[in-house]
Amino acid sequence: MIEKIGNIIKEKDSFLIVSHKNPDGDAIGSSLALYSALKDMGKNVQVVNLTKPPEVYSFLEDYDIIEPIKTMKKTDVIIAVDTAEIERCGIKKEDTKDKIFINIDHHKTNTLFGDINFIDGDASAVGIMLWRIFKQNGIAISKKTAQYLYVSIMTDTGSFRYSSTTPETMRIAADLLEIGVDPWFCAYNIYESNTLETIKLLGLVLNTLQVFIDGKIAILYVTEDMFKKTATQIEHSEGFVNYARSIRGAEVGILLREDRHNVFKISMRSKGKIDVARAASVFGGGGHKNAAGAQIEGTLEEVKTKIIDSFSFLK
Ligand SMILES: [Mn+2]
Repeated sequence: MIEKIGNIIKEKDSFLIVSHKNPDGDAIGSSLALYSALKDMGKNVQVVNLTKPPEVYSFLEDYDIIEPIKTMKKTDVIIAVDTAEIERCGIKKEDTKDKIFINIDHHKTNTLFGDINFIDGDASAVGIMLWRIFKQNGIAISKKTAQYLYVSIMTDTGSFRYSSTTPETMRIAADLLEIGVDPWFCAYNIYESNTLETIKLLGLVLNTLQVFIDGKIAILYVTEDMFKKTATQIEHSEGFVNYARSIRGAEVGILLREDRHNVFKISMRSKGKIDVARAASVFGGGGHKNAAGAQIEGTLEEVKTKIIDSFSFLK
């Protein structure tokens, strides 16, 4: 599989790289790593996304090359990274006609929508899988490519804390540092550069904390009004769910984010015992065992009740 993908990369000239909407560090890092490595090989490469990447990643040199998906150009190969379902990246099956469609992902729930599907549900980030593709096919990894891979791996492992962190994760991270990646520069820009507005938003959100089922479920919410009051956007609530999970005794932390009137994006984070991907699938969502999401319609109280009910097996 890895060799097959390597051969396509070597033989073809033009590539379109895409990832899931509302891209996270893995989606952005792996898209840009692929972009950077392919550019170094002299290929024509375009990176597109359904949504504008969060501003927090603008310190990455190629941040601005990520274009809206509607600007999609002609290409020989389409590569989707970190995308569990084709609908999440905005590519339609008919867009892939007469092209090679490669799907590289680490979601166990991946629907195998590509012509070629390289899926490893145990990889801690797509960056790990790209590293294997580059290394095993003799594709050069520049300092810039290494930084993008590092961002992908650091963000998806919760800075090397989650149980998805393996000896291989650490070895690859070490190799990336050998190439010249500055770990503090990456961590500083992503985790230590919050705006004052973001911290004010966090204050409002922490005030909403409630626990249920003997403290095993901790729920926070953020409303449109809170975003308005603090002059922030959806992307600024990224990571807030971790405060709910961090409570002693909490098995699952949940953030309800009001995206439109009576439409909530639900983020769930588990400490490990409970599979939140399964919990999210009840509501038509998905993700990983420890981090998953879904969209639920209803009033805040209705949505909260639905979620608590779905965890009644914990009682
Ligand atoms: Mn990922």
